[in-house]
Amino acid sequence: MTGSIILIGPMGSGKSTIGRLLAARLRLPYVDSDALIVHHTGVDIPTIFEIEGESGFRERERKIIADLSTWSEPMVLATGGGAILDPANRHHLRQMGQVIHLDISVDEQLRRIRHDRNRPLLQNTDLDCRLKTLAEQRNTLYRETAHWRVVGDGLRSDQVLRRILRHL
Ligand code: SKM
Repeated sequence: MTGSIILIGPMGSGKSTIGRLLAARLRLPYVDSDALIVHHTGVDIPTIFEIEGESGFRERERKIIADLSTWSEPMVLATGGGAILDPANRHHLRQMGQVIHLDISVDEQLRRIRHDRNRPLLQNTDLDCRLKTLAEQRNTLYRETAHWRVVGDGLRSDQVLRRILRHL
């Protein structure tokens, strides 16, 4: 373990917001794997999905996470919602430090991301049904990958942050 803190969880669980707050509090660099992919490609995530498909995006995500896992300095890393789908990512993330699952219910997710157009996996679908399917496919993987979890339903970011800090 390099002592990093890694946040995993579904879209809308607050990984980026909490990650930034946590990094500032712990005086660690904040890294966001989605943002790195956008930075490297120069286009947004929906465009990457359009041009390369989900598999192209996953390949980029796998490379970024493998690369981050070789850094010797600790960081706070916010991952993409589907990063845990790949076994190599799950292995690398656990090697890097403490993996925290930011868990939220589908209802809470719906409230938070209903109007977000920057999420290609949620476009043109029945959002409620799509989120339930993703949760069914992924919840076990989040739980198996994380060292521990925080349930964020009904909590503000500062409250989630306090729970994490108490646990570290
Ligand atoms: O990584 C991005 C991308 O839109 C895919 C994704 C997912 O599979 O849940 C979540 C986002 O963070």
